[in-house]
Amino acid sequence: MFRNAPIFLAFVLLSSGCDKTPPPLSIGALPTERQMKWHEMQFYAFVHFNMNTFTDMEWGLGGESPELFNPSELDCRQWARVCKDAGMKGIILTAKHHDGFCLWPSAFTEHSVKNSPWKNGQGDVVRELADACKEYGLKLGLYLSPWDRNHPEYGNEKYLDYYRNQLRELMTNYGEVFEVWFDGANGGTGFYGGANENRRVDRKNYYDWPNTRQIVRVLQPNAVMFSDAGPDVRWVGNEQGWAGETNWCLLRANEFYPGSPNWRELPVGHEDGTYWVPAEVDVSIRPGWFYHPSEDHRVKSLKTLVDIYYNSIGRNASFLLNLPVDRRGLIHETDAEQLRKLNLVIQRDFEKNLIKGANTQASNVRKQSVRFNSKKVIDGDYNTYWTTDDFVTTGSLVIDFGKKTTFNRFLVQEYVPLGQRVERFSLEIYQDGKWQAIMGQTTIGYKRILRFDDVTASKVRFNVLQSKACPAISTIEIYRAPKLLEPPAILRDKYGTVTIEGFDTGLQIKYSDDGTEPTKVYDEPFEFSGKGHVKAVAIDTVSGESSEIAVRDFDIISLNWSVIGYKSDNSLKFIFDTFAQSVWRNTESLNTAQEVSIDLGSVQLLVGFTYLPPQVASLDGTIAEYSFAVSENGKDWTDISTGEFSNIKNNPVQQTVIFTKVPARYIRFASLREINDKPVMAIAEFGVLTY
Ligand code: FUL
Repeated sequence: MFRNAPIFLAFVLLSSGCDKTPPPLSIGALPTERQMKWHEMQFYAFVHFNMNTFTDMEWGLGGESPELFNPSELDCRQWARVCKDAGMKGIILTAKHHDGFCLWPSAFTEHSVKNSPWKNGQGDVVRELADACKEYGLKLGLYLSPWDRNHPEYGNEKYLDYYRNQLRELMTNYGEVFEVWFDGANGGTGFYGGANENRRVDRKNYYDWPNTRQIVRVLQPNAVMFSDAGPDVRWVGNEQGWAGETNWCLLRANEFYPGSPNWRELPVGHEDGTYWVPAEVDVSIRPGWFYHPSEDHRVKSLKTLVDIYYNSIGRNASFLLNLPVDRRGLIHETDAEQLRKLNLVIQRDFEKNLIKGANTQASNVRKQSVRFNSKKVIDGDYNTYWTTDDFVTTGSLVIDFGKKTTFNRFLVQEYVPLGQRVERFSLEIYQDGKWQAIMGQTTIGYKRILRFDDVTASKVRFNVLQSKACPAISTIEIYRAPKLLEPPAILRDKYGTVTIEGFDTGLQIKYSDDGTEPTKVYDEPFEFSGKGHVKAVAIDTVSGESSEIAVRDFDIISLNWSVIGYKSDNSLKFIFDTFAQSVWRNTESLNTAQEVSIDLGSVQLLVGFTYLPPQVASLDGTIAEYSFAVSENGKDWTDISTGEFSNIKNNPVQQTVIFTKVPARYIRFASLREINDKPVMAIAEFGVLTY
């Protein structure tokens, strides 16, 4: 057995083990062990399931009766199965959302599952999920909303004790927790034990975060804590599903707290940050975080989900995808199917690493050692890396395939336990006897994936152009991902003319305008001025492959509508011009009522309305609380609905309000409160839903 021992020993010596070349010194803030474990997870699920699921809300007010919580066939094992099959590594559950209802029988409140009809008050969703996660080899994470619109003492010291007691319960009774989610949305109007008032808190100091966090540190030393400020994982600053192309794991974390106003800095982080606080991209598979039956056909397209994957994991962040569990207590079939398809695409995109077997050569290897040579980027071991001599902060690594190779993905990882170093890098291919640039980028971090159109070359050169210290590159992978056909875009102008646009040339487009499968060949714009669905699909006639089917819901067109009561405001037309990017802002005197009245031209039977807030950089005028009234004659008005557009600041998607049918020719839409209490009202698009 030991006959070949000397040869084996020589091999080991050469290949690394006893190569005593010292590694470079680390630089700046470094990840902790628990953060490294978290980096490795990459893709995991959020589950928003709670009282809101049953009240069809995004933010419950806090006065909801526990009687309403009653899933008919709750099955956390189904959630775990769906997530596991999709390659996810854990699930984070909203144990308590802003409305204060607890999914576990907390000893500190009556506002929990114990007073619900579900399992006669004997159930515990957190327990069921913890068990299911264990069974399926997934990690468990918990979201405990700091804001509690139910609790009578919210805003004073007693609530803080309550919050901490709940945190202790969750951190003690459900086994190991990998992540604790501290939401930045807090303070505002609520039920508060019947007070029904507005309670603002000092977000920075009220929760005494240093001591509150300590509870998690002591009871769950391996758990990372999420918030705008970390301390372990930071919010990425948007709920649309993207991290900055430049993305530092570093943050001047002392400048932040949950709900701090400088969140626009979060997608990028700080190059000179003094703490390691990497970004997590949280995004929902549907427009809202909670389940709403009206969003059953608004599950994100495969193309969008794939883009989010590349814009999160591919940009040095993790991907936390929310699955709104429905009223049965199950992940809806459509969402599960979409997740399955996403996983298939990702598996296919990264199926064959073309770098395997290639030759690599680096411009500089630290002390010419074996331990840090260029082979380390292709050995499949994250813990080994290529690095250069100290003070050499640029360098190249040539990858020679030995034959012409076509590819369109480039994956690179820094060895971050030594700090995030690379500030700028580029990629070149050897073509026509010279090196030609295909991409230039900034940061790498834990993982960076570049996407580009197919290129064919026998050699690729990866250049570090600027780095804080000698680069430490752990992994390079190269792939050729199959083409993903994008569903076409369906657009309708205010005259009712529908145009369908494919994203690639040479594709055939088929459509339908009666809700059936799209089978009519599209060759020119057509008229569709009524209410209904238009569906469209792109087909590659050579391969026979089809895209997903795109669906757009339309209601009556706005051709005969007019805004009444305003003088000469040219931008009024933006309110219903069908362009999401154009915005009307009430620019008349600040004393003017923040409202708009519209004449629909004729009496319609209305069952709801839609409001799209500004989709542009300035969110000024976004409505947080609204009222809606109708009239048949323009004189006698009936109030139909008032309410809150919950979470519209973080997630500025189209809001839909449904009511019992009412005849109306005139409507009045008013802003009762702007997101930042500014005296301005803005509308990107407004629409009505007819019966
Ligand atoms: C936000 C919350 O207000 C939303 O309701 C949701 O929970 C999201 C993940 O975070 O801040």
